[in-house]
Amino acid sequence: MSQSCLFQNTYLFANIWTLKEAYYQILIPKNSLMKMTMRWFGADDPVQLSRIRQIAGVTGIVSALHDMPVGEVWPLEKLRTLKAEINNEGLDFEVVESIPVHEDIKLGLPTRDTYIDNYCRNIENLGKAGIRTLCYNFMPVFDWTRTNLSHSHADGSNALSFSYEELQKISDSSDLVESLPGWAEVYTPDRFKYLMDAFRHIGQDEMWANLEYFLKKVIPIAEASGVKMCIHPDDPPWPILGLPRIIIDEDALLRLTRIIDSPSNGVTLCTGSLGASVSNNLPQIIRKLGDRIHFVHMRNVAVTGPKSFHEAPHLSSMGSLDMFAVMQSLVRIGYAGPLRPDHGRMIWGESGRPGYGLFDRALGASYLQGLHEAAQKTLTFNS
Ligand code: DNO
Repeated sequence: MSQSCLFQNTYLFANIWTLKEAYYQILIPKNSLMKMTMRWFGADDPVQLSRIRQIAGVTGIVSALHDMPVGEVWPLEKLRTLKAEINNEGLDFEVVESIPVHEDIKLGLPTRDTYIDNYCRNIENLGKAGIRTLCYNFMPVFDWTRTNLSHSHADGSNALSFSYEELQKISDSSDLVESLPGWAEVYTPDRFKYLMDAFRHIGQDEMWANLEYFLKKVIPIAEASGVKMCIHPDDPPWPILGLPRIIIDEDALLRLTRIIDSPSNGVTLCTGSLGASVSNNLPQIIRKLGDRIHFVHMRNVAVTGPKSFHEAPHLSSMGSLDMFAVMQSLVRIGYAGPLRPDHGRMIWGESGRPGYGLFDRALGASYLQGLHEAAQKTLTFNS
């Protein structure tokens, strides 16, 4: 090869390399844009903010006014106080998870309008307090549901699990209510019975119609308030105990985003919820939802049979989900919002709120940041 030819080739290569770098600089968001967050349940949470801030890379908090009755307007002052408490620890209040949707809205009762008005006031208050992301769900009666809160793993740790068979054995579903903490509402036996009967007479179509009615009222307010709403998928993603569940797969998530084509009408990508159903292809769902993903819950799940699973450590090798493929897809779409490790196991003798101890979630946050760095650094034109 002549000297000039060698020079030309080197020159060409250098330019291609520079172009590629420029492509990364312009199109791929910087590491710092994805916000690593942790859920914190407020003053009653055994996990203190001062501990959370010591987890390397965690800069944001996901929280809520957990003592407010479902359906009421959250006082702006209380929201500001919570934010100040979080800021005083050097952390940002990134996401409100959740403002629960009153069951009357999900049932489409005449009383829903009052509750929707209250919901709108809450969204406005979030905007005033400078909190830009609101996670919510539209699951009837139950929020996330498990049949065992301390499923033993061989290594002596324990985690949450769900068994379809176990669920069938529960003849009185009020047992579930008593044994499962962590939901927004504590039902009296009468209220619980009323709700179970009412929802059993409602089909999927009616649930969709009621969700649409709700969204058409709240999304314009969210837009005006600078708040992005992001629905959490139903967990687990199939109907339970004769109750309709609609936010269960790719079609449902896309259908939701089409109800109102607004950036304020988005999705919480929860890998553990969607991933419990093996037909859900997470990288594909991420690609299709694109910039309508406003919040990410990342946890692994080990599917143990049809409609059965136990929660696993975050690592891909320990569950059914390819967590790296999920992270690669998020990086590829340029996801730049808040992300949190989700339920952890109880390890090292820790006890506390099921799924929400400090230790395993901290390990999860570190692992996820490793995946994120690797996904960014290995992103290629063809990947
Ligand atoms: C479970 C959580 C859910 C979630 C709500 C969002 O640990 O992911 O309870 O907070 O469904 O509205």
